[in-house]
Amino acid sequence: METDVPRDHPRYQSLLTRHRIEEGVDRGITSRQGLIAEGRGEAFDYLLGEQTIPSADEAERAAAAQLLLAEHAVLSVNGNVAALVPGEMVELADAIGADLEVNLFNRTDERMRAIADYLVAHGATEVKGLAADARIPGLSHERGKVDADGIYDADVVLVPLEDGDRAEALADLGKTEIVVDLNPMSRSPQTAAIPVVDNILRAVPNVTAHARDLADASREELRAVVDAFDREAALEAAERRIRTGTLEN
Ligand code: PTJ
Repeated sequence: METDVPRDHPRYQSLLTRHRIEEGVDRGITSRQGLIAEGRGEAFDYLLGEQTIPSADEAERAAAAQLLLAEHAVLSVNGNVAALVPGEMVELADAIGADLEVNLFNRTDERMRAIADYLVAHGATEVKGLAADARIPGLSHERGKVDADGIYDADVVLVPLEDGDRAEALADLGKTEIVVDLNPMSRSPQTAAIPVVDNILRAVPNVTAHARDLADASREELRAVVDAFDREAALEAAERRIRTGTLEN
């Protein structure tokens, strides 16, 4: 299906994204609500200029440093993330030694299994989330299910395209949260220690590239990268870009 889109089409990336999300729904990976989330994301991406703005690149470097510093990092995968960047998530998990855990807003056993299988087909050796033997306090039964040796145990969690409620509940559990979301005004990036305002398609490979670049850095150097990142300034820069089209500070 992806080959139907000519590479020189001016909206190649956007059309490719739509195809992947549609295919995700057909495969039983992505929820129908995921189609709506995709449309919302696209509108913000259009206003960001469909590019990784400098503040997002800084956030992606800080995210890489924070993931490398983690005792136990977990990358959370939902139906949109699985459809859009399955191989890239596996690569990032390998680059930083993190676990992958399927964690769904609209949880069904079928979708959990389909996503885990899809990640394995893209090179994952282990996918957490199916045990569901721990709970995130403050969320309803299905939405609060996590693995005791996965997200529940993690000190750093990457939660892309997350709903605000769950992002807040995870932060309340004391996790250092890295959020990827194209809307800087949404509650999840507002809650995150490191908000990455960028398309997941660009963000994940760029975090991996930064992690490879920082692979030999000392803990002090990694800490310095995290400390130098200013979350408020990054959120403001993204909002300014969206509202005014300018990139200057
Ligand atoms: O698979 P599930 O059941 O876990 O459900 C996943 C969705 C995404 C449907 C669920 O978490 C949801 O409803 O999320 P929201 O509240 O629509 O929030 C999704 C956020 O992701 C919005 O702020 C979008 O702007 C943003 N977004 C959408 N597509 C992208 C994106 N951010 C980064 N990259 C994208 N490609």
